[in-house]
Amino acid sequence: MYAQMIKSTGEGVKSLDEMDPQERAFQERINANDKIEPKDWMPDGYRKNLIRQIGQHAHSEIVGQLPEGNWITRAPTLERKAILLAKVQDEAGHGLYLYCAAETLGVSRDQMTRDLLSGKMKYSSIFNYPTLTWADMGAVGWLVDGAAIMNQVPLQRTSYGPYARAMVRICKEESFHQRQGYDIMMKMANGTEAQRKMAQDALNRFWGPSLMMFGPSDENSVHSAQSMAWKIKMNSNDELRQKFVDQTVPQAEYLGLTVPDDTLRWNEERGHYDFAQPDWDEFFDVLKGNGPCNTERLEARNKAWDEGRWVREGLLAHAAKKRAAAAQVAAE
Ligand code: FAQ
Repeated sequence: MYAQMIKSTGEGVKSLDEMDPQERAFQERINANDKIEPKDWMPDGYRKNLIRQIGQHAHSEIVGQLPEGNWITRAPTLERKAILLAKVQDEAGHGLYLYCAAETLGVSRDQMTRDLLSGKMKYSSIFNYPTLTWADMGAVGWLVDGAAIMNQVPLQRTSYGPYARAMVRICKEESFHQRQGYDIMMKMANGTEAQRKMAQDALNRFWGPSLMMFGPSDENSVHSAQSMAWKIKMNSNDELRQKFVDQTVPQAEYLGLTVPDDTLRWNEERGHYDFAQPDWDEFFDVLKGNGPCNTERLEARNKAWDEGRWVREGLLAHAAKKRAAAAQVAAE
């Protein structure tokens, strides 16, 4: 499989001299940090790659509601329940902004949804892990939203205008999500012995999968080189993973929790933490559909789609009626 990959070393990315005049003018706009807008000319590969990345991101927001939605009815207080409910609703909103951004590239939301439901399009691997205890709501907010922000703040400067603008609002909300997760962890880590153990267990289970959110190592990343040349991605997978570890380890220490990595050390020379890579075999297995919750997640989305058919049909029939009435008034 890896033999077919274009490595992120730059192999497969055309230099300005190899481009035809249209491609070259496009690349020069990107290099000058111009925003590309929907009606502008763009290479086919740029359009396809953006649809893939934005679509996968949108699907992640939607499927990402499931592990947390699981705890809304069991939140320990009314306040926690209201906060979690608002967070899960925010994720639906993020999905909508992103589907709209992808639609400006000429793909329909229906098509993207069909591709999610059939398993053709991916969503983030992290959402194929179960949320077993209330502390997992803390770990998801702290680590998963924390990793999402690390990845998404630079995407506010991405070259495609509608994507960059969607990311501005999303990042504001993700910051609140991360803080609420850390707040749950603080309560648990400073609570009873049973609560502290629960918090440590959540960190143990979510640490590796959170590191995987940034994608495979740079040398195994298929899209990084071209995506970075087009500023669809602003940093490499390994760069962002390192930034996440550097930011998160002191936060774990403040909680009095232990990051589940015996090799974790501050490296004075590099000015970064050295850390163990996550289990990449497990990552690729989850991508193939073999994670603990892949089947359950797709079943849940398919069920929601099937059971929502009457609502969609009702809304479409209403819109058609209104259009027909307006056309009749215009004709009179
Ligand atoms: N999971 O060549 P690369 C969130 C795939 S939002 C699944 O390195 P790329 C909010 C990749 O698609 C989380 N698949 O790929 C929230 C490609 O396969 P393909 C989502 C993955 O695109 C919080 C192949 O591996 N965020 O969490 C993953 O350059 C809480 C080769 O990889 C975004 O989508 C993965 N982790 O880099 C919601 C951000 N990693 O398509 C609810 C935007 C890689 O060729 C609750 N996306 N793959 O078949 C990105 O920045 C990039 O797409 C990466 C991957 C960094 C995810």
